[in-house]
Amino acid sequence: MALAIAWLAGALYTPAASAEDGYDLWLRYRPVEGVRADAYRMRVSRLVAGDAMPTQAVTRAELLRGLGGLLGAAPPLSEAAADGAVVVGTPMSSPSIARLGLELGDLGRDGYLIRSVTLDGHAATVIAANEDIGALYGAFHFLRLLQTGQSIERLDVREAPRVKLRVLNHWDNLDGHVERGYAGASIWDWHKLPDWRAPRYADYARANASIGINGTVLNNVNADALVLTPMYLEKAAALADVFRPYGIRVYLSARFSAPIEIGGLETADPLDPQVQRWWRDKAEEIYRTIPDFGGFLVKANSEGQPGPQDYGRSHADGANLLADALAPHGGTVMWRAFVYSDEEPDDRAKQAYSEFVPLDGEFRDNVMVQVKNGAIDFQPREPFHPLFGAMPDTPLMMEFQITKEYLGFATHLVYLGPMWEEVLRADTHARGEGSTVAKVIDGSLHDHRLTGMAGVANIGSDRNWSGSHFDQANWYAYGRLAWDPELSSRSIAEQWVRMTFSGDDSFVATVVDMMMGSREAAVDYMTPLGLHHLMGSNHHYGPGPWLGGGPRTDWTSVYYHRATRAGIGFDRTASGSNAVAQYAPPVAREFGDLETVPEEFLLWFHHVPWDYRTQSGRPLWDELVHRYTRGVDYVRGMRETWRGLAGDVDPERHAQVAAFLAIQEKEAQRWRDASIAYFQGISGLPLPEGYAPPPHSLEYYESLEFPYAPGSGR
Ligand code: GCV
Repeated sequence: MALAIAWLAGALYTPAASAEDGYDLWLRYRPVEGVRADAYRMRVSRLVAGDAMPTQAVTRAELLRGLGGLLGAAPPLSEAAADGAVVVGTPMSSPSIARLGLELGDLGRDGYLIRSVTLDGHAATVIAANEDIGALYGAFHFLRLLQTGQSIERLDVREAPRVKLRVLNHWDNLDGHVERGYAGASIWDWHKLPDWRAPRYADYARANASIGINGTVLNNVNADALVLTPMYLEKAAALADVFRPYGIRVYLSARFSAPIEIGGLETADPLDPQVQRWWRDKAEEIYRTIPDFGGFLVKANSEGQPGPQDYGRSHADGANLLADALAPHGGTVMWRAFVYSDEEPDDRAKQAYSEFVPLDGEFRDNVMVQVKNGAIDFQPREPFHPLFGAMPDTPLMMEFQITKEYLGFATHLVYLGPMWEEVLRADTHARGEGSTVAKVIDGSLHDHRLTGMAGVANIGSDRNWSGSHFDQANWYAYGRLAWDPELSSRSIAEQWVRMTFSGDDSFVATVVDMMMGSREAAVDYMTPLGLHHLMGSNHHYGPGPWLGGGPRTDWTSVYYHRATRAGIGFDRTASGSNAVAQYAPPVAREFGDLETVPEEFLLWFHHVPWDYRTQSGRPLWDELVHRYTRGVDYVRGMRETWRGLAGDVDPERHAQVAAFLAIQEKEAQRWRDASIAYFQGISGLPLPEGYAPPPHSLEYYESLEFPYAPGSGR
């Protein structure tokens, strides 16, 4: 009987030999070879795992699939421990685990323990948790140990996430277009839902669960109220059904004016009793349809979206309206701090702080304010947002952008882990030294239990999910950092490379090094030394430092770089917009003083002359040219490196990465040349010796148009 089960499991879970098209992400489970494989087989001789509940069933299926792929055949299922048994479950679901009396108390709902134990006299491995979902996370961790070639001999792993809500934000419109999406159309086939549940939805959930993501906002923050109508709620419910076993809750972006648009009311004023009733009824309807609905994400009074300020009310009034409707059902409101009003502020970087800090403490307990990592908009480099640390009485969520709106779309190899790590490790000084952004986010700094991180998804209908093989690393890194904001981006990259490509140590070291420098290279060829917001208008593709005019200056490039014959940079010190004053005094002093400002933020905070002496000893103009050029050189280097790895990667993926790197080099070169041509026209300075002049005139670069660049807002 046991043999028959083993055979059946093996037959079912042996992966099909297929070309590597990236669909399997980091869950490829290709066979481990050599002595390592023998050692693993000794320790994984059978699997003791229940399937009475849906989460248990998917846990067991994943282990059979994963171990089957990694070890050549799935271990037989068994009821009892034996030498080499892997025993998975909770004290409730597994009598063996209950007998062990493990200390699971501090692991919470999502945590797990993986330990080598002696069970009924047998050497076994337990993956134990308080809840089934914790066991699923533990199973993925166990598989990851094998995927990354680690020993499973004497295991004692305890893990619990540091952040409670680890959420993807899809900027997917109901018509299938993804705002800032570079991986094809939306993966949600709204038209065929709820009846057709594409198999891809379960794979999406598996991938997310494997990195601990436990929530997904299905629709764009520029929301269509239709998503709250019964027809769409049925569709969202079908997705929620698919995701539920994987511990993923569905959330929706709510349009603030929905009571007018789909409710027939004349107002959406948050203090109007009819409006309040409408949202309460809507919440009840939603929870009848999706019992574990997560809550609402809201973009209000920003970029033309409706909001409470339309009625003279505050963001807190707006957030609390929805929070009160959701509270009886346990739902959460994620209220975005990415705001800019119709009136132009003196400095857009200051606006969120100015609007939100006075509201600290006024939000209901089930509201989180979701703050982008920087105060402008997902630029290649921004100092951390001054709101972090400045609202002690409000839980603040981090919003990272996984999709690379301002970082070269899908074709630029830019690993975002180092950028996120830089922000999370930044010290807000809100409660003295060591008050890092990570501690704001995980709630430890201000003692919040409701904590969260959001990542704007880079997932689409492309076969490889993210539009490029290397962009999968950004999805992966986001999930890992949401689980533990203090992980190192290098170690995350290392795991990812081993699982996604190959475990060969020298290959891994080469690729990880390449990835780790890739974000700095993008900063160099796009916006060095603290420059920002210089991309092409609307689509944000390619350079546009010359952009001026239009309806408001803070949508232009010239507003941000402020270059004149005399100098360049945005003065945000006391002599300028004084945005530095929004930071805690030690940070304000550091950023505000030319002697101490980190050079990477020089032109973010200061306006300096072109001959300002930089740390290298070069005058600013020369340093800019140097950095633009260095960025392009780095990309050229990545191409070389990748070419040298042709024998180590399957031909399909190797070829696509190589082709994309060629595109990146071309575009990086254009960024450099166009930027130099433009700024040279302003500075009037000659190029430093040894640096090639741009091959075209400024007029040429300005004349380039990209009318169908993907991902634009509509
Ligand atoms: C969803 C930027 C993007 C917009 C996006 C907005 C936001 O402005 O360009 O596409 O809208 O941020 O985060 O709300």
